[in-house]
Amino acid sequence: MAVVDPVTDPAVTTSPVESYNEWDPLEEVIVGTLGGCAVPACETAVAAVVPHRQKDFFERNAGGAFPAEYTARAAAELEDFAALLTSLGVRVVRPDALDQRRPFATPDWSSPGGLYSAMPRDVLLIVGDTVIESPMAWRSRYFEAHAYRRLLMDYFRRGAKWISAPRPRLLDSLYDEDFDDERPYRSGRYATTEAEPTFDAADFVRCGRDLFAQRSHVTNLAGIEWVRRHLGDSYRVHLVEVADHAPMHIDATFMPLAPGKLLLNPERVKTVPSCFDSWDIRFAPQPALPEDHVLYMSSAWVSMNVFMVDERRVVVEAGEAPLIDFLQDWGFDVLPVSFRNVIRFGGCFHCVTADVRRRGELRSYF
Ligand code: DAV
Repeated sequence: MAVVDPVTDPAVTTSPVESYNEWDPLEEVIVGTLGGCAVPACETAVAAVVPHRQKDFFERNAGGAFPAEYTARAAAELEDFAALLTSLGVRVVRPDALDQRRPFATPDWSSPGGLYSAMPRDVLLIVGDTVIESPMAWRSRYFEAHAYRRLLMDYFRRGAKWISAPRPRLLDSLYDEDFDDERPYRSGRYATTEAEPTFDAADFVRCGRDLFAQRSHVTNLAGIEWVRRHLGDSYRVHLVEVADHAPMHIDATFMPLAPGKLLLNPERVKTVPSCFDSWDIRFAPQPALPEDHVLYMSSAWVSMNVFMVDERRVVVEAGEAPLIDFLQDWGFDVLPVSFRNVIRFGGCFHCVTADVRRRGELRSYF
């Protein structure tokens, strides 16, 4: 049998990466890992989004470890989630658990350590057959994509397109220490300026030819414009106006679940783009998480951060009874998974995944 080298063979045109939306039948997915994770330094764009009561924790522990008991329980929950997806016939792959508790520097600044490879949604923007590595605004996340390079090289060899957005310098001029922590959407004072493009992939959601993005403390307008120009005429990138006091990642706010079904955060979304006029738009019930549950990096609204296996089946946090009832009433088949320890680290099922391949094609839903 002839040995084909996809890197050089022009006959190889198919890509193992192909995913256009949040709901086509899932075939392959990256699920994050907490191995090697570190507490990030409490720099400006971190302080802007972590719950106020956790700021001391970040200041005291930057570059160190999270409580071992929490990471161990969260790691077990991640394994259970991965095993569920595998049992449904999905190919699950994992990034490398790099040691993040090592200081690093660029010519301009230094960081006591990294963060984790738990949230592939933040770092990899997958659009069709292309993987885009995000230019993330947190200095602690500067090298986060390295944990995925083994996977990305494999996808590249087999035909995927792969690009990294311009590597940002993350100079002090990118940050606005006087950011507005009440209504940044009114004042326009976010933790990041427009000094250079930055974005986290999780500030985008995909509906075929249309992507929806929010300006957040880590994603600036230059970052959104970079994605728009890079994707070109085949795609439309819409800016969603969001009334969030600490915006970071659109996927606990604005969640297209299936064609014609849009789930919204009742506290944050004031106006919906008119292209959704013919969709069934519903507001999520209040999260069921107890007040005293320790969350380091998000609000309890990560309840909304659900993950579609296909148009009908949705993975939901097992303790979110009101949301489970609500989604069943809406016609979904709910797969409950316990994830209350994972969410301490800033994200739920949508955040800890990057859907590499879903069976479907590029189309317009509007
Ligand atoms: O509290 O809305 C959710 C997503 C974080 N990755 C929040 C953040």
